[in-house]
Amino acid sequence: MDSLKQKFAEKALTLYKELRAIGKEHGDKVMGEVTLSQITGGARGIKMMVWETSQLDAQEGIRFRGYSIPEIKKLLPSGPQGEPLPEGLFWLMLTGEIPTEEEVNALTKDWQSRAEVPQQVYTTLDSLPADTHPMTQFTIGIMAMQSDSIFDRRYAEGMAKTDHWDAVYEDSMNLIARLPRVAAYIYRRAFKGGEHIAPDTSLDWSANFAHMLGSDDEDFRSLMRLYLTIHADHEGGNASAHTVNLVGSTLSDPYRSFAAGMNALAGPLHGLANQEVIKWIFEMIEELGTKTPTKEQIQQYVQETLDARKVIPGYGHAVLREPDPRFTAQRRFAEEYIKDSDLIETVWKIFDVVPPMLEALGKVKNPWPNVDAHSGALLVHYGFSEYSFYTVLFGVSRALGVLAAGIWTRALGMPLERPKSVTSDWIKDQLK
Ligand code: FAM
Repeated sequence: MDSLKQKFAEKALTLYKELRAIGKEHGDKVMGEVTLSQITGGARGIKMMVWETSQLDAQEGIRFRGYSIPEIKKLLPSGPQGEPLPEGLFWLMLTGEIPTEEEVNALTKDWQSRAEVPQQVYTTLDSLPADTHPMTQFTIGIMAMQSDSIFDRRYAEGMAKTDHWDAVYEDSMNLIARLPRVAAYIYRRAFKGGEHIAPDTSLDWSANFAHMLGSDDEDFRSLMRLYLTIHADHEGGNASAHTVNLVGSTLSDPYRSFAAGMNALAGPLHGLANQEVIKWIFEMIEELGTKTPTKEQIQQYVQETLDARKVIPGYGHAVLREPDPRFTAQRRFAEEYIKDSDLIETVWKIFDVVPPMLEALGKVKNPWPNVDAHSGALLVHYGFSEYSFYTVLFGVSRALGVLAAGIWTRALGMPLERPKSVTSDWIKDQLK
């Protein structure tokens, strides 16, 4: 058993026993209540699942196993320019421990050894029109690998419940290893005439992904390490994570549950917002006829968008009530690596203009930027302006968090998820 799996198995057994004992003694302890506005308002804030890998605080933002993004940047093994390696974040999310350089290097090599993508995936993708949305291709590419599921095979062979986590671990590691190749294949067939680039197994997971997309620029490799780290997890209640958890709770294998989660991520109110942001900025620049709009011009365009009853993409969040630390981390990257970019200057001017305008509406609970408000401008700077691909990048990163959490869910023996629905008549009866 590899050292990561060994370390995980020990911790999982301990927590499994702890939770069982806690459940036996305190199962009836009330942990919160449900209000009518939560039932009719998207279940905001209802506590209903265990998610070990990260927790989101409305003010502070995301913490991965208790570590903030600045702490992650400081503590995790990093690339040559100091950006964290996502392999280290996966290790941390799975074990709760900061890995050593050697442990991260071993994980990079393990993923390289698992990265071969079966030919049927490429054949399936090649059967789709090249202009099929990249997220649709991504989900189909993931499902085309499902016949390789170890969990599915071993379940059919009568695998014991206590081994479910082991099979889910193997599927998850294989899937994470393969995703960059599937994603890069989609990018190259959609935007570069199908000129594919072979993997470079001397590189880490992020740098090799950048290489297969078409860039060996050191700064872009650093951006990819940061990008794939900060998008990896955002606790369990967001739509993509919760979907993976729900589908996985039926003992649908990681390929099926992750593909389901990617369909949730493809919604414009969720992961597709990263493409919507840059599309909106490009349309604004086009309409205003300048690449350096003034704050007054931006204000006017924001007002036009709001008057058209549309949302300002990249702003607001269902949980956060302060600027997203993932936005701040990207802004710091831009300040450190990028000089004189009109587009990035525009992103920062939008940050000055939008919050007070959203606040003035009186209905927006969080007027601040989220992770998507900055990401596209960074990618455009390094020559990746095909924004319909951006959510695929988000999805490759999100695999780290939701699949790590999925291994924990199976190891803790979590049951089929089954919340209660009510009818409007039932609600009216409660109010009598
Ligand atoms: N621009 C305009 N109106 C907004 C807004 C925004 N950025 N954010 C919220 N509102 C509106 C919202 O549409 C609702 O209006 P109605 O009552 O007329 O329907 C009102 O403010 C109350 O909404 P809320 O409670 O503040 O926000 P929600 O929790 O319902 O929704 C978001 C949260 C993220 C869906 C919402 O802020 C939004 O649509 N933002 C723009 C899309 C976006 O950036 N999504 C990406 C989120 C990101 F974190 C991710 O998942 N990648």
